[in-house]
Amino acid sequence: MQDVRDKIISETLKNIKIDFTKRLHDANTFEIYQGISKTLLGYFAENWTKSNELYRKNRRVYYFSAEFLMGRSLGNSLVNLGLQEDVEGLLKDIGINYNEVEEAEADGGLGNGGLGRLASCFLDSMATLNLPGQGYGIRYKNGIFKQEIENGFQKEYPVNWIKYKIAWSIPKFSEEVIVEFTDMEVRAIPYDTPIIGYKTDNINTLRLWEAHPLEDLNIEAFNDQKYDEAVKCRNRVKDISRILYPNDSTSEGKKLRLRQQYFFVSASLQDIIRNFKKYNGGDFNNFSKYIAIQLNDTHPVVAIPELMRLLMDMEKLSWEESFKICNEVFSYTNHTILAEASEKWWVDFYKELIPRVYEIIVEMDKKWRGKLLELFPNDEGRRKDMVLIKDNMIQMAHMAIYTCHTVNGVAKLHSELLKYRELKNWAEIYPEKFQNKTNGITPRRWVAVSNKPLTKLINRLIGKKWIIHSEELKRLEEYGEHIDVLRRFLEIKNEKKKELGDFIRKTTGIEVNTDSIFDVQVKRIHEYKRQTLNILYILDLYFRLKEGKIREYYPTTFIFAGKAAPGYFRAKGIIKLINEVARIVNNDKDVNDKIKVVFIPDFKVSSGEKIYPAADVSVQISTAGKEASGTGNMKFMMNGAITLGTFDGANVEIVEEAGRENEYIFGLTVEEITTLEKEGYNPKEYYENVEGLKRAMDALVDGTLNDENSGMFKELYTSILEGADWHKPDQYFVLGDFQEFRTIRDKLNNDYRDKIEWAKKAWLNICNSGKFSSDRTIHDYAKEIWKIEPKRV
Ligand code: GL2
Repeated sequence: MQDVRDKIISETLKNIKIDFTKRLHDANTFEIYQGISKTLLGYFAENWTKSNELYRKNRRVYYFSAEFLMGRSLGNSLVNLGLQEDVEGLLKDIGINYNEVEEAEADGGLGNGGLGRLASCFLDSMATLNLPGQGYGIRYKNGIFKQEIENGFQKEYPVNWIKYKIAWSIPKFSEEVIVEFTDMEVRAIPYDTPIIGYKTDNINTLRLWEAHPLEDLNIEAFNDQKYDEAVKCRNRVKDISRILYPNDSTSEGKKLRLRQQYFFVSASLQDIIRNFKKYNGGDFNNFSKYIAIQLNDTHPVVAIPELMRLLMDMEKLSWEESFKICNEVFSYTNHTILAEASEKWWVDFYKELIPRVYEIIVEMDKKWRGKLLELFPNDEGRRKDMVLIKDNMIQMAHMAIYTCHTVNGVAKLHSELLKYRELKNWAEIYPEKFQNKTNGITPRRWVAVSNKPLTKLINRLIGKKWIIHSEELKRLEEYGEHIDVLRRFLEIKNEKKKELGDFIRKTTGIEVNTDSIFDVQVKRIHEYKRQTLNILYILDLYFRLKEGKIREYYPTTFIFAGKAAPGYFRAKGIIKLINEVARIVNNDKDVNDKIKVVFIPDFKVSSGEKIYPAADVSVQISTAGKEASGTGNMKFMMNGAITLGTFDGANVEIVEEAGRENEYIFGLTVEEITTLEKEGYNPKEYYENVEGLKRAMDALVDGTLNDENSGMFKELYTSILEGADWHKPDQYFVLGDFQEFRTIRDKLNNDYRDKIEWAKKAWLNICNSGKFSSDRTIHDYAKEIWKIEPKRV
């Protein structure tokens, strides 16, 4: 090992000299980070090359995704390479604090939330399981915006992550391809990021495309002195990979978004075909023997007609041959049943920008209509429901289900709702297409990297195997009654709370009591996730504490974090509301030794790494049926937090695994909501009759809370009691669930007093979290959808 250590040091010093013309004592933490990262790249370059060579000879999968929320690379890579302790030690020897170096790296934030982070966890698991697989996406210059909280309001700032993060993203100029639109030709330049598996020599790849103009300046325009015009043209092309659409669970029907989608799938397919011809003989009868493509939601579904086009127009295959290949190659994951997220494209955009692709979709639609007429000659309603182009809109999900060999949901409940409710008509025709693949998270980043003391404890008890064989965690049950183990677990929680406490002080200025319950709701801000329900409880609690109605309340810190889409007024209102309640509560001497409310700004992967390990309570309270899966719930669970949640998404399976007695489950079920919707749901009834509810709601409009004349609180209040934007009042049943929420929260608070009993439950959550490793998810995708086998270099 001494050899490796010496080499790492000398290489790093050399890299710092080459890139920054500096010696170590002059270099700042960012420069040191760059130097080490480059050293590591050299360390595994040979294995990366070998992996590429091996994979391209074998059957492989390509994961097409418009989002990859990678977070930081250095720490994760070191842990996976098994070098973390060495590097930390040798930096210490030369007087450098490893943590500071790690913190110098910017997050790769090329995603909005769960869907993008899932894609990144999947890449980690594919590499760890030695599966021939590669990600394809867009190298957005600006990823998800930086959120600052100013006077309680969300403000958005652009983040140019590329400016900082060069080491892990390597351009391959010689492998560029051209993507054509009617009005522009675009050079797609690939950048590769190594995906390092845990304790394996395999290195997988994430390939992201950047858009560049064909020629660097439009010479003609330039010569005509139309300099502005020339620059404008260039910029229009570069716009394609300039920015990530900051919408979560909603479709964004903008022309630029269509360009982005088509740009990256066309480039990726051209790349795949080129390699297929070069390394696999090029006989298209064999194409689907080598290639599987997973479509992560509908964003990349335009890949279907694009592959049809490439096969027919470029490779001269027939329609039937091409369609057969598409069917064999593509599979599609659905990530939501929210109506506003179902992607539909106005045909005129397609006609204007990619007319040949449009022509192919029209033909596909025509053929499918013919088939539908055969199947349901007397059921026009049903036929209409299932067409690919309806009212001049292309239905992306329909195109995917029609073509792909497999359609999967992301948690049991979600997959069932798809099969038996949302896509019932489709499942009746193609029952064999529908599958479930419950989401997962990588235990490397979400425990081994982010919670080192817990990792150490687990390693000491059961060895290290659990990091890749998460089912091993079950063996921890044996220690479920060991008082020393439980005490150590509580100590670790407390260490992590202290660290988070410091982070909270640094980012918000708020001092929190690290002996209090850390009660955490972190995720995108959305009505269906019901941060509102949580904050209404806190308001009600505040009033009750002030009145002296609750004698004993275990001190609690209510922690929130999450971004609102910039155009989502009501979600931004919710952020203001949380911050306003925080202001009142935290400044009130009567209660602030009991409760505090904190909104941590700019939630992202790296802050998640600090938050999940410190949580006692994981708040997962979406309206039943609305959260397809959730993955934050799994990160909390694996770190020993107890779920306070509804029967929704993967919560259902968390309860199945850990036992209902070890979680706090409440609220309306999917069936109850369906019944209420049928029979008529009247939130006003609850508002008038449920104890505490009216007072908490009224605080939004009676002057108790101040939204600085933004109208946000009144709007929120009205949307719940009267309805707004053609939506029924309280469409997410916040008031309907309030009473049960209040009861179970009060009980939870009381239960926490017995810390050992609490620790037992939390421990059982860790023991039973094995199912939620993305290794399990990816293993099942590989076996049941992609049919690929591990290959080791
Ligand atoms: C989401 C779902 O909302 C979320 O419940 C799920 O866990 C993830 C990953 O499958 O996908 N769908 C979606 O559009 N976004 C999600 O996070 N943005």
